[in-house]
Amino acid sequence: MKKRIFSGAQPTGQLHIGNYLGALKNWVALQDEYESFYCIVNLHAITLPQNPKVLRQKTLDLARIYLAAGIDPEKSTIFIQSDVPEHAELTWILSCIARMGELERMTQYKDKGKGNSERAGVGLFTYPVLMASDILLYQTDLVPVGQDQKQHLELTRDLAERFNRDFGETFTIPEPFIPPVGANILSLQEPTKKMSKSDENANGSIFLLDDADTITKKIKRAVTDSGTEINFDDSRPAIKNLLTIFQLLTGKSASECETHFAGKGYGHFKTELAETVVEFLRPFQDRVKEFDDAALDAILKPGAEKARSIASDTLKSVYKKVGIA
Ligand code: AQP
Repeated sequence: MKKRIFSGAQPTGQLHIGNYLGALKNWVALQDEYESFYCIVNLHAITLPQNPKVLRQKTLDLARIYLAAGIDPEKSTIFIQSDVPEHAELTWILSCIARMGELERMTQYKDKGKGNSERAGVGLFTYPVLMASDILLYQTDLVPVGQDQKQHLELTRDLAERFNRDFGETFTIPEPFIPPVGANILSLQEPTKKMSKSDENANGSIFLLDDADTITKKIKRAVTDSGTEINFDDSRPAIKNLLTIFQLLTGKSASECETHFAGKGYGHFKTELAETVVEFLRPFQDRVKEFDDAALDAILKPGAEKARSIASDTLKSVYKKVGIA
């Protein structure tokens, strides 16, 4: 029996190269070795206000992005979260064992709720419980995510262990898979914070669907550090971040990248990086256009059916354990 993977992305904003390098790239690489479930987490998206018409469109667009990135529906199950109602049902059960204190410690809630509990939505607060349900429903062994999701995954493990202790062995305890390089791609404009879909400054992110001109302009405008060397130096996060993107897209080792740019200036480096990103994204952007709505339907519908068959077994067992069924 293959071990199992679950992961997902929110259909909010536009996917950026950080989402790709921190998560999607690894989903593709792991799908041969693991039985993989890749979800479009639209229930997570509505924890912040969304335009309903745009949300539906973005949900389908994200499915196209998964496919164009190389997730193969013959190998992996791709589905929309809301097509499997067990995600919301398990969230209620787990909400009853989660503690206010542990959710209050979640940094994403603090960041996105802006420390204003009077105005922050309850959904934003309970977001990590929904994420725990997503993962635990599939008896997941491994969860490939970026660094920003590490804390939520620790909470998932705590909730699973608590449930197993109080009600008897029910959930597999999942392990995180956080890549050693690329788990925290930083904003091109503010290299102290992560590249983010919800960043108001679009120049901070390279979106997967940006055109060549836009990518080149964003990279040329990217802030740099003092000094001239192009190397992986923790005290120079801007250059390290750009070089990390170059490393992951070219498959070169860190020392090969440093040797490649030895003696070259920032101008040369940025030009080559921009060309690398544009060339990398070109075939990806062509593939995105290949999937019409009918093609998506033919993948997402059976995907949801397969996901549901596993999720409903887990939920039945949970209901029995807590005395509901
Ligand atoms: N900057 C990043 N570097 C590496 N990985 C990242 N991820 C997100 N940002 C980076 C990983 O991408 C996956 C999908 O993310 P998500 O859709 O769940 O959104 P998020 O984690 O909340 O991050 P975003 O993209 O910045 O969106 P917003 O602005 O809406 O919060 C996850 O595995 C994530 O770790």
